[in-house]
Parts: sequence; C-alpha cells; structure tokens
Amino acid sequence: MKRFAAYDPPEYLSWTADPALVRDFRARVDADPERAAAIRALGEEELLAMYAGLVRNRLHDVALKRWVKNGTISKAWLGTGEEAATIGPVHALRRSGPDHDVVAPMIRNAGACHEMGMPIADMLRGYLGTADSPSFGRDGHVGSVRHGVIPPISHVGDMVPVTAGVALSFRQRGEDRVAMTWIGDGSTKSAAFHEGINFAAVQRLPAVVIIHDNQIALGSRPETGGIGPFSEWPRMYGVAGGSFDGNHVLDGYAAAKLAVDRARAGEGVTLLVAETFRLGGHATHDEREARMIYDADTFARWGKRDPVGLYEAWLEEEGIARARMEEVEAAVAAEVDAGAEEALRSREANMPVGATVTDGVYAA
Ligand SMILES: Cc1ncc(C[n+]2csc(CCOP(=O)(O)OP(=O)(O)O)c2C)c(N)n1
Repeated sequence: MKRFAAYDPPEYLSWTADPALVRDFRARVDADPERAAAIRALGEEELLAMYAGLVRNRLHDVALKRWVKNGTISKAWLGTGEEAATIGPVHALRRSGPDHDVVAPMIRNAGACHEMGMPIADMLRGYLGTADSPSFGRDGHVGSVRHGVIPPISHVGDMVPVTAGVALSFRQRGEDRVAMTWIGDGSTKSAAFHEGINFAAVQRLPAVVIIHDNQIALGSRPETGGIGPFSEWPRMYGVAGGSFDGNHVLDGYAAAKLAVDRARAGEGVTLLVAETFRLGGHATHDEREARMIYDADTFARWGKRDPVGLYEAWLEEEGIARARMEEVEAAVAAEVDAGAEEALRSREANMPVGATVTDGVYAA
C-alpha cells in the first residue's frame, strides 16, 4: 500500500519484501493442518476483505497521526505494526445479523470496531469529542452495542470479566454467540484479568481472550517473572489455547476461527497469545521514548515483518492481481478520507453543550 513519509515509521518507508520472510509467511499458513484448512477454505473475497481491514486500520491511524501533527488533537493511541493481531481474529467472528458475536476491544484494537461495522467517522468523532460521537463526547474510548462492540473503559484488564459476563449471558439465554476480547501483555498483571479468565475457564464460557503481546506496556518491558511465559498460561488456567504470529493476519484468523468453533461447540474459552511488536510509542506523544527502550535492530527486524506488506506479497503469489489490491486500497482510502471530513464537520457544528454535562451520567 501507499507509504506516508510524514506518518509511517521509517522502517515502512523503505520496506520491500524480504524473500525469506515471504517464505516464512507461506510456511506458517501451511504449518498446522487445522489452521491451514481454515485458511484454505477462504475465498478471494474473504481474503481481500481481510486486506481491506488491515489497510483501513492503518489508514485510520494515519488519519489520526495527521491530526496530531496539524494540531487537531493532542495525541492518539495507535496500533502500527500490530494490526493483524486484531484484524485476523475479528474476521473469525459472525459480524452481522441478529445473532452477531460481540467484541470488547481496547483503544488500540480500533480495527475490531471498523470490522464490526462501526463507521470510520464515528471512530474519529470519538477522538474529537463531538456530541454525535458514540460516547456523546464523554469519552475517547468508544464502542457501539448495536454493532456488537462493547465500549472499553480506560482501566486496563476490566474488559476480560466484562467479556466473561457477556459470554455467560449468551449461554444463559441459549444464544449461539461468542464474545472476544484483547488485552495487552502488561495488563495481564491486573487482578481483573485473572478473575475474568478464571471465571470463563471454570464456567467453560463461549469466549476468546487474546493476549496482545506487543512486548511493551507504556514505558516498560513487561516481565512475566515467576508466572512463566504466556505460552504456559492456557495450561495454567486449564483452557485451550496457543499462540499465533501477530504479524500474520491469516494465522490470527485461523487460530481464532478454531477457538470460535470450539466456543460454539460448548467447549469453552480459548486463551490465545499474539506475538507482535508495536512500531511506535504508547501513544503519539512518546514515540521517541519507545525507540530508547528497544534498540534499532529490534525495530528493523519487526519492521521487515510489516503485516500489510507481507500479506500483499502472499496474496500476489496466490494469484491475486496487484490491481485488485489497489482497487481495495483506493476504496478504503476514500472511506477514511470521507470519514475524517465528516467527523471534522461534526466538530464545527456539533460539540457537546455544557448544560448537558450530567445527561446520561449514572445516578445524576
Ligand atoms: C488499571 C489501570 N492501571 C494503569 C493504567 C494506565 N495504563 C494505561 S495503558 C497502560 C499500559 C498497558 O500496556 P499493555 O497492557 O501492554 O497494552 P499496550 O498499551 O502495550 O497495548 C497503563 C499502565 C490504566 N489505564 N488502568
């Protein structure tokens, strides 16, 4: 896809497909027979829908970065380099219809909101705090229950018990639906995470919990210490699980598809670990600090594994014409540009009015 000199990490500006990594990507598709079967069942439209999801996620972040640079907003929480860990799994869900599944993303999983059908304009209105944003300008964390997106709260970890509760309600009502959430590697240290995953495990709830292991939490490298590596956590909780390549949209899709199928079959929660790396700061304000925590070689190594570029290379090898991908990219770019313009119009005409400050506040 098009690169943006002012906004992309430097690793992407000069990105070209490394043949060894393209081979690794292909090998990963076929490495596990169950995952391979799930991937090989996808048709061209589904493969391209996932490509559109990656591009949409990336361009949404580019739009936000543009707004930070031109002073429209003060900062943004981006997922540059981590998009596949969100887009692959969300595509394994039932994303429309009366019995659609539910996601509980964190702010960095904006791609999950897009793919569940939330308009880009609404996502961007969330950042602008407009009265017509999904939170009515109350919170930058946005969701849309109508689209199956539970709005996150800022407190990390808390969406795991919420997800378990949603999954419990599905089971109690006899609904064939699954709840999925993501949690950062750092946030797994919260009591809420343990409580939520333990409850989901004991109750064998129809849920998928994804540890988004981007190897950083604010300005720290998380340490698992005495608890042991994430790969051991599913066994520790007595649930199904495993890891997937968080820069490989198809591996993420397949791992999640098998987990969703298990959940629908009554086999309970799955704990997945997405191994990835964020090519930026915690938010746009500390990108320089992030590059002081990990050395340039680490950034260069992960930069070569750009989830968008590697997927494009694989699609091309699969016989999907570059022109088809360019069409998809152009359509998504137009959607994001239109969404940004729409959101800016809301900012001109529809900011919250002071007198409404207590509206919608519990017990106001
Ligand atoms: C309960 C709680 N403690 C602290 C914070 C402040 N905080 C926000 S994000 C964050 C780090 C999260 O790191 P991680 O879970 O690894 O996710 P990432 O940001 O890397 O995606 C912290 C400590 C918070 N929001 N909630």
